[in-house]
Amino acid sequence: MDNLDVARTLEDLADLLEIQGANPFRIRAYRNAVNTVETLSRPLRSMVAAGEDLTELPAVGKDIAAHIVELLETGRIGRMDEVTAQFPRSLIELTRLDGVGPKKARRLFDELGVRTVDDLAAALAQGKVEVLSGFGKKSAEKIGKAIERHRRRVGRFLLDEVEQLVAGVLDHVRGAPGVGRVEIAGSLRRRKETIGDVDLLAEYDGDGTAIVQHFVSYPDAERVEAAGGTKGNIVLRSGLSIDLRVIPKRSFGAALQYFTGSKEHNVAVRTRAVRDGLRVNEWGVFRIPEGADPETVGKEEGVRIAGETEEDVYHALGMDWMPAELRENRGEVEAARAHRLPTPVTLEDIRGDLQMHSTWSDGKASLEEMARACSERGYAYLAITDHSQAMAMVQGLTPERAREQWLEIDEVRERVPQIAILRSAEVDILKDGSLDLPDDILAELDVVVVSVHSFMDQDKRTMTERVLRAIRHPQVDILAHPTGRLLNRRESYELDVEAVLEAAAELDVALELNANPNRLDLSDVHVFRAKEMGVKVVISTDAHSPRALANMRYGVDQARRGWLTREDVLNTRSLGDLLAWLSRRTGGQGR
Ligand code: DGT
Ligand code: CA
Ligand code: CA
Ligand code: ZN
Repeated sequence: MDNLDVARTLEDLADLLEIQGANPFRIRAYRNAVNTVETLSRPLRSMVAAGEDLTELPAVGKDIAAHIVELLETGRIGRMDEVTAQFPRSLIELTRLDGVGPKKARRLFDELGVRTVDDLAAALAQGKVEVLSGFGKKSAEKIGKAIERHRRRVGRFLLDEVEQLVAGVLDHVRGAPGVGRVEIAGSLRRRKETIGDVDLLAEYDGDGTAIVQHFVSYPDAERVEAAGGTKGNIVLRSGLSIDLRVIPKRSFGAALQYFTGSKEHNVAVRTRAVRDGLRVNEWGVFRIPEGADPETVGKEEGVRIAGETEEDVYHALGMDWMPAELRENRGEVEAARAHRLPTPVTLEDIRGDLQMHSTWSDGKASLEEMARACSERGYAYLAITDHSQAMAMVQGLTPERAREQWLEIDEVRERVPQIAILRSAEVDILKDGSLDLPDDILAELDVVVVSVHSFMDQDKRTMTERVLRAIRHPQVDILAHPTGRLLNRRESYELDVEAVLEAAAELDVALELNANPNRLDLSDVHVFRAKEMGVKVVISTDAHSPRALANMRYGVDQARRGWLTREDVLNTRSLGDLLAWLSRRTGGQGR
């Protein structure tokens, strides 16, 4: 059981307590502890084994510490068993549906006996939900749609979760006797925003049984689905499924190419190869024997011309090697043949972060701590983008507090002179598309970031008009998290992204690619389109703590999937060039 399993269990407990109607402060305490556990760098298992006092961790009190110890030692939490005797754990899934929540889940259970998403779908179909007081026809429809979405996405994991879960498995496999290269393939290597399952390859010549046996002995495997001479599969407690294939050296590059995918990319590569009289599969690249039918020749028939490295495989097919992020059949096969692949932006190209929060709103660290953390990352600049006043529950900035913050920025600029701190704010786009701070404040900000946080259920026309009105405001520089989606949790609001991109290109307003792995908003497809239309993209973390600044790499990965180069990304520019762009409307006089 690793930290993520502990965090998930505590989170489930918090959700169940909320369904039960427990004291909100207690529930809050559990959620804070979940946060601590998720971001802990050391395994709790070894801390407990070493007899360390867990109450010394932030937000972990005596009760929760005891729960964690109990969980690690026995695999259960007594308190959890008490609650689940009353409310089935499957209700948690209901609370995660848009339009349900803990109170409604409780009522559906109490009044209709609904325990699972399937039960709920059945109750909806029988018209039982819409007649419950407090639900109604509209609410029932909304829940119906949420169920459809839920069914489409179940089983996919977020990139950051998968990375955490897979790190231990990789170490384990690398420790197998006699194993050579061990590589990640599949969607994880392509850095797709969500991952269905993990595909690992291990190089080994000869019978792979021992390697596979070692793999499936991974202590955190909940079950073993397959264990043969060339392939094994385990499923972790979290439900994440991991495939391992054992590959001989002569084929390793070909297998890496094949199992990296995407499937669509492979089809395009294979089609291209057949036209050249070549056959490419997970074993290598082969020249098809004269007169043979390419569809029926045996796996390793013909003359092998490549297979050991991925570079060789692409070169044998007359293509340049390409980063895995590009392999989605978006024209990369043709570009690789023509030696015209883009050079995707890298993390090292990033010079600053233009969205983050401090304790002035809902951030966890002070402005100075954020500035120092950005400086430690080697950045030349950062923008402090606390929320504006409409976000009252997180103390969004009023005009008065914005001015106060600027005084603090001036002080921190003196104490942390090695990095440029830009005055900014994440200004709410109000219901009608007007902005949540007055023009005189906006005029004094170095960079104006705007975004939608309310009335997300507007219809497409209304929402699109709202966003367009906002970005037409002459002070606006960046539209943040443009579609509002939360991966696995909330669909994007209804928005004509194409119309927004068109306007952004015309107005020279940049679109944010929010690097938070729960958002990754824009999607890779939208990023690709933004580039085609000449819209500038800013990759920002929206960090609420110094640690979250490290999420930049997820944003960069997504940008690479959208073919962005250094030139396409605004925050790869030097401070001088960025400032020049920011003053584009005032002719270089600054603000
Ligand atoms: P996922 O797991 O849904 O996040 O996505 P992938 O891309 O990792 O897909 P997966 O695990 O089914 O397969 C891994 C790779 O193996 C895939 O990207 C390409 C290759 N592959 C799997 N099945 C096929 C197939 O039927 N044809 C071809 N050409 N390639 C395949
Ligand atoms: Ca996969
Ligand atoms: Ca797979
Ligand atoms: Zn925001």
